[in-house]
Amino acid sequence: MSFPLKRQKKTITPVIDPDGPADGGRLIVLTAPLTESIDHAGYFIQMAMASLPIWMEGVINRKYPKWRDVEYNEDGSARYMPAGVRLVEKSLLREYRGDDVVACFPDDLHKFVGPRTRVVAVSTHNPLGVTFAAGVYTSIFGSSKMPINSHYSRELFAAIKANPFRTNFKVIVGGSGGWQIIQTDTYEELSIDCVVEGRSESTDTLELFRKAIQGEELPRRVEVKHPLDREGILFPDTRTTFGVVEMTTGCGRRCKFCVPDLNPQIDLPKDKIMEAVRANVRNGNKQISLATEDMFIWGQVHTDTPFYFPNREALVDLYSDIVNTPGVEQHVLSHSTIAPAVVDPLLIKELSDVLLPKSPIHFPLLSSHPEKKALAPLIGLETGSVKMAKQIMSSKGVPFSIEDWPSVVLEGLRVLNENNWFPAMTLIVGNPGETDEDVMATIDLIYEMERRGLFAFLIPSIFTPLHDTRMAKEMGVTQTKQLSPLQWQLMMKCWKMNLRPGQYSWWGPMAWRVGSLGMWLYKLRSLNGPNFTWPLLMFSGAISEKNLQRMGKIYSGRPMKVKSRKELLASLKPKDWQFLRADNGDMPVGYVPAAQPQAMCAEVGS
Ligand code: B12
Ligand code: SF4
Repeated sequence: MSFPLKRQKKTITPVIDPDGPADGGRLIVLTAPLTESIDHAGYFIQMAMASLPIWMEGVINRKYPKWRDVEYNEDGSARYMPAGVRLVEKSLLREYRGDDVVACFPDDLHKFVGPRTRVVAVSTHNPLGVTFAAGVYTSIFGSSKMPINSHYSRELFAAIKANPFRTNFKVIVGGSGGWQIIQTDTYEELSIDCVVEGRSESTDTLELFRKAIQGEELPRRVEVKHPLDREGILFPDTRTTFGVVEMTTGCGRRCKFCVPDLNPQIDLPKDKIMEAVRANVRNGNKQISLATEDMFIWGQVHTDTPFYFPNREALVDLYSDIVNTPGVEQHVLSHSTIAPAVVDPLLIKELSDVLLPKSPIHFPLLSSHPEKKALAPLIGLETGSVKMAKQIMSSKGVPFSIEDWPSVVLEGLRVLNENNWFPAMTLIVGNPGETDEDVMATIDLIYEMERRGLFAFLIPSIFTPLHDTRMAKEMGVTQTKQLSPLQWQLMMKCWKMNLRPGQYSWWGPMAWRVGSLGMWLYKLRSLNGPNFTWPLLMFSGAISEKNLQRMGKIYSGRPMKVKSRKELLASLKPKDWQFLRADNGDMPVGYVPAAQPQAMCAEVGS
């Protein structure tokens, strides 16, 4: 099957007919920023565009000259859109006719917005770049703080604002980044009538569209309810960006800074997931990614076993069926937690056997796979300080005590690395109340990873109080100039570790070049303040770490006392032993195998 391709040249401005499209346009037009819709080159391109400032767009253009190539349906609508747009579309199609609703790329709005249009609905992931990890790199890298993705999001809103029929329709924005509009009060500037927080499946969302179509005034902000059970969640039956299909909602570990954890913990039915996978393939997608906060809870939500003891059989069965679906050539993991790797190393091994052949990620110097393939889920490390971890994420490592968090991270990473999983791990720098001692504990952990030859791609970001979370009102660091020498050391050490040769072929060395001494002399010195100087010298390699330590310019790190897996298992409450799998070994003394294995996959997801 082949689909029409068209290159969208940034320089070409479409000729807009002042009378609008010949058919009067669609009643409801859905869209999303181009940079959030592209289904090109894997996840990293979107993550890079969320973090790099617009003046560095040339780096992306050079690396991915075809990133603006998008695919179309026969009628000019978008062949793929982010999963959020697809679900808004699906939700609306419960009430409106197919030819009333369309999802299109931003450059094609003029083809669908006309005198008949009453709603333009935009889904956004991160429109203003004020979320964690995204804002921090743009401010480190230069004077223009606008990330590439924000630039394109703003372009989209400007196009909507300038549309000749703007007074006829309402602009409704939703998606995980909608809160950024609310917090920055950019309604007028971006010409937005209403921001919806919550899911499109809600009847309140449909009610809002009804009002908009009748031309009624809309409230600025609407909060709609999240479905409480599996049946309430819809699935895409068309193609989604990166083949994203939801696997779970919510998480259950209750980290205080987390937004998705506020949603109910639901694992979605396997048959619906598989239908959505097949729909993607039917529409030309070759890649699939199951969206989740923690892939390991799937199959273990509301069973007799606590969710943090993964259901090995169910997970292996689900992922096997996905990667073995005819037409699925690539599969990418999204998010997970690390404690399950300590709980059930054989699960990781079995998943590796299933998933590695279809992984598009290669780490030639790290992977022991014959084709050097690797898996790279996103995992939260956040802090190496037990004191800080207790404060902000006391259940992050369950079933293990948060006192053992550094050991859980190191042991988990060992198991993952042994099975060719090299996760991207996020760290939060500048948590409210973070002391030098806390930062030193995190640096200790990073040095320990290095000593043990463990690899994760470490992504430090500055604490951002996220809307609605239990830390929403807390203040952290607001400018990179406020970072202490230790906080800078932590950030630059993470990046230095990431650049160990060969891990990333393009953006690693690129980041190195940007962070080099020349840049520092040119602008970073004044931008980031004097505390940045020695850590940057460490990062650039101009002076060796040993010498900088000897000179007292950077912190040298303390050796850590780490628990082995056996010791970690022995520290579990005896009532939890029944959920351990003896075939992993390291069982606590006195462990008696359970008579029945855990819930089997046959009971899950149907
Ligand atoms: C897959 C994913 C990605 C993928 C692909 C994204 C894509 N374009 O498709 C990749 C890896 C590229 C990615 C990147 C990033 N992501 Co992301 N991502 C996710 C993940 C796991 C799933 C998103 C998804 O598709 N969910 C399924 C769909 C159906 O849900 P949804 O989009 O929320 O849509 C529902 C509602 O929001 C609503 N809705 C959506 N749109 C609209 C529109 C209207 C008008 C209405 C009424 C309703 C509505 O209805 C839908 C359901 O019916 C989420 C976590 C999660 N579970 O949501 C994180 C998440 C959204 N990402 C997050 C972050 C931080 C990022 C990055 C900034 C990370 C980084 N530093 O690089 C970048 C930003 C990328 C960018 N382009 O700017 C955060 C968002 C934080 C925030 N904005 O406040 C989340 C919540 C993860 C987390 N645990 O913190 N991400
Ligand atoms: S483990 Fe991750 S998804 Fe779960 S609550 Fe903590 S931060 Fe949120």
